[in-house]
Amino acid sequence: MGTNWLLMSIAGMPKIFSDFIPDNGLAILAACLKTNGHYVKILDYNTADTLQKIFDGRGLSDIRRIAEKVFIEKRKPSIPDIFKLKVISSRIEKQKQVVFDRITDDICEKVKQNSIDAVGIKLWAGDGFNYSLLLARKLKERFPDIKVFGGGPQVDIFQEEIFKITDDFDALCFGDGEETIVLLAESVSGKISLKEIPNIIFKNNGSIIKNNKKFVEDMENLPFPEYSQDVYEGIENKIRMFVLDESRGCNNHCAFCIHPVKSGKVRKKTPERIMKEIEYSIENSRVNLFRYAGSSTPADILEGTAKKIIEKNLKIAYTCFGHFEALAETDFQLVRSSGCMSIFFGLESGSPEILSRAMHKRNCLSIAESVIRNCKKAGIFTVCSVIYPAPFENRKTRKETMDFLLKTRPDSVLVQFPGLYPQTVWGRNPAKFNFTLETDNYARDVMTYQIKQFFPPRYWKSLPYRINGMSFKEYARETEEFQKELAISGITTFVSDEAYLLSKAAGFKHPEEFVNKNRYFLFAGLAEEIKKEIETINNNIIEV
Ligand code: B12
Repeated sequence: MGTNWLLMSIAGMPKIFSDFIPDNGLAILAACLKTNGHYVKILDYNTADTLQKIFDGRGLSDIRRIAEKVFIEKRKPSIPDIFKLKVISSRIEKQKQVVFDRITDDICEKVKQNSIDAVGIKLWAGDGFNYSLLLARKLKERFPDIKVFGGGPQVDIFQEEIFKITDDFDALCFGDGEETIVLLAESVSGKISLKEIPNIIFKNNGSIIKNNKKFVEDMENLPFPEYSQDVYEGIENKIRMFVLDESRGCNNHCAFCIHPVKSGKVRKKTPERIMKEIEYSIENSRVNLFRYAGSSTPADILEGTAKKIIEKNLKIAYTCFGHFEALAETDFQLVRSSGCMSIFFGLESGSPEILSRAMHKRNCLSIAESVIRNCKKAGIFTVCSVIYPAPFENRKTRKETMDFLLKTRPDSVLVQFPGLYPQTVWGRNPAKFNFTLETDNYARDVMTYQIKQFFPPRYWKSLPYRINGMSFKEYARETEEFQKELAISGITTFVSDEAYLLSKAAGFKHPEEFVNKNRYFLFAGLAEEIKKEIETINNNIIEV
């Protein structure tokens, strides 16, 4: 007999518009459970409703005025504004707890009514993580007989460290979850023991046990993700855009990135299989917007699928990640004609020294330059990410990066300060990369770190590490200055690939306007406006 599951996700208070895209990770897990005879519902709380409940009548006129000033009029908040924001944000924090408690009650009610055997929680960074730990505790207190499992990005990054701050999960799943979740279901019905299940960490008599890692090798035969309304509750309120899991893994070993550990070497679906998934999504869910999930979509997949989309004359629009070397010979005109609207490239730096010494990145800047040129020429909105200030950064390397960006002029440049995660090359050798840890429990501090959503990074609690001797406040300011300089030179610094696609689907001429408008709605808690925007996108036929 099949077991009865709830899969749930809450990434915290909604922060960016793309939080409202359906979660393909949970949808594929649900499909695996279902095809193996189990029962499952997905509860996705990353919705405009959650936003609405959190802002419910909380003295909104002030925050609305400040949001208008910052995102619409593009003026700086004054000192009194900052004080007001502090008061408002602490009120919202309190209301957030009330809403999260209500969500817990809602889940407990569903567990009771549907005789649930197991709850799987997707764990994200930030306020969603802290809440998910509380939810697991509540579930264990109220239903000692059900099993509670965790998985997702936060487990990929922090792994067994999570068990140092919670005892409430029966197991945590890292890496690919498809085979694991089916075996977990078998363990729930007592057929096998946790010892026999790959990709999990569990506690046994107080010690933490980590089983072997196993990647899904045959992506081709994975079931289609389950987005039907009877499984994915409230899917009709999400953005009609699917994340398409076309490839996993990456053959590059960039020093800052978790992928070499998390997703291993490249595995991919064939263009034929990707096409079937696209056509199935169009027919069954009326979806024609997609984002490839792979961290570095291989050229043969990008071009091969593009040819088939054109042959079949499918009217879809999509975006993806790209790697400069891998796409050096790509026919971007073909890719654009198939509906590819935007590609996100990890440039990271325009300095050869930083690329090799700090990033262990094989980017050859002349190739990056020609790819950016060709991609833009084909009419693809070209996004580059930059990590600034990088380890070993100096005035010369800063200038090299700025000069490279001003010369190549990507359509958007997203600049971030370096994130230091355990398991990455940086995380394993921080001192070698000029990071100085300022805590004796680095993993715990970063794992539970909370951003201050209403403030720019320099107002956030300091992250517990220095870079090149700089404190958090100093490097956050450097990042901000770098962004400002790009903006003054006319380069946008806040439009991601999927935001671009959504802006077009919403009928905007200028993506910046779309992003700023939605930042304003999210900041001021204008959930009704967000709902209208989602509706517009869901009813629009995008011009490809
Ligand atoms: C596509 C994408 C999205 C999509 C879709 C969600 C998704 N699937 O993750 C959208 C646009 C919605 C999204 C949003 C966000 N994302 Co995102 N996203 C990605 C991206 C590019 C690919 C993810 C993907 O599709 N992977 C393939 C699927 C199949 O894997 P998966 O979803 O992780 O699920 C598998 C396993 O994790 C596991 N699993 C997952 N949950 C569970 C639960 C249980 C019980 C078990 C057993 C197993 C299990 O099984 C699944 C099947 O193998 C990654 C970067 C990358 N290349 O990995 C970032 C990434 C996952 N996102 C990230 C972030 C931060 C966000 C946001 C929080 C952004 C924000 N608001 O600031 C939001 C919030 C999410 C939300 N739902 O609201 C971070 C996560 C960091 C962290 N520790 O939390 C990542 C790693 C990017 C990064 N380096 O910063 N994202």
